[in-house]
Amino acid sequence: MSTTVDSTPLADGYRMPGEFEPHSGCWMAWPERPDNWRWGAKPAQQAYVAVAEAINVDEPVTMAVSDAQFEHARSVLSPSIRVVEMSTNDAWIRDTGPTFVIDGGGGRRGIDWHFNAWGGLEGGLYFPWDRDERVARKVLEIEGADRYQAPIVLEGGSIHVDGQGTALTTEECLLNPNRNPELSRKAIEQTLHAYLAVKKVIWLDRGVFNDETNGHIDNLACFVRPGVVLLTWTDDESDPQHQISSDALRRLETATDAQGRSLEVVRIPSPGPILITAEEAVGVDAVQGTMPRRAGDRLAGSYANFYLGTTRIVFPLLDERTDDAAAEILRGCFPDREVVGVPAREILLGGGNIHCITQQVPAVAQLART
Ligand code: KQY
Repeated sequence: MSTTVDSTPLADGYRMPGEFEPHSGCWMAWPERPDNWRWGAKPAQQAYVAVAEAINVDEPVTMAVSDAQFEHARSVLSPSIRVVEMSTNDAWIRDTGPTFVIDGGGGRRGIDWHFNAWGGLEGGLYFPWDRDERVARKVLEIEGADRYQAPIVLEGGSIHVDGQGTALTTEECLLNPNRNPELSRKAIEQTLHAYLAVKKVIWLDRGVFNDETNGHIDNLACFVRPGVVLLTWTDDESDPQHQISSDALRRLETATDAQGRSLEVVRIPSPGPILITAEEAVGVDAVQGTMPRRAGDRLAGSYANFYLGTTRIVFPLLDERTDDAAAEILRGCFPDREVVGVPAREILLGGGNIHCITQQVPAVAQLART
């Protein structure tokens, strides 16, 4: 059972932990809609299976699946992966699922943000989004975790935290008038303070070039650990990503975190540029009001969009020319974790990547027995 709590995580002594802190599980949601995923989502489903199996090695995975796809998903996923029936509009549980918060006494609750499909009727990616709006609440029911209903529109992919008081985000997304037009930067910072228990927000300008989420941070940069940030990078000055990443680097190098530390920035190469092929575009059902998939359009590929598991990093294989270099950098960042690549072009074709399709459930503090 999950009760809605009428206060805030900060007031109750809860905080959002960093993703590098231990997890007790991971949620995903099954891709299905043919106006986002080519060929009825069959290739994407194979990619989701590969991600789920790679994570399930050390963290129990739960897959949320519609009734129509339940038998199929159950038959292609390992028996140790829990499959639950849940209605969704699409398959991005980073953004539709709850953001879990923990306290120091073994408590775990979840934040249910409002969701408007990345911009509502002002550039959002589909309508309606009512099923996605209910996903966080349903996950919390199944997890038996109490729920905070946050007062703002926010997607989990638009924030990263270091678990020690610092949040990282982009102005392009959180200050976008298609999310919370009535709220100032200050008011958004106050909400992040109250819900994530962060004291400092580091604002980057824009996310990855052509990112259809209005610049989610999870495609551009993330915390490796407190004080260390991984940033998508390209040396190619003719690539629009260069200016975006250079500006982010400058902001990160001049920032201090909530503990007063300067940040070390590790650069990871951008794959590509990766473009949609004609063969890929033709497999997506064109539907008015949803994101078009056109041959030649650039995809927002990024190696920063990985799953930071308790003992493994599951990262997207996107470009043979850069995959090995990306793996090497991730090994350097996470020497105690196994770095595992999963072919992820099919996920990228849907508009995001491995971080966007996963939602970790943090482990709770183990209390010493007296
Ligand atoms: O980046 C994410 N967190 C989600 C990507 C959503 C793309 C929808 N087509």
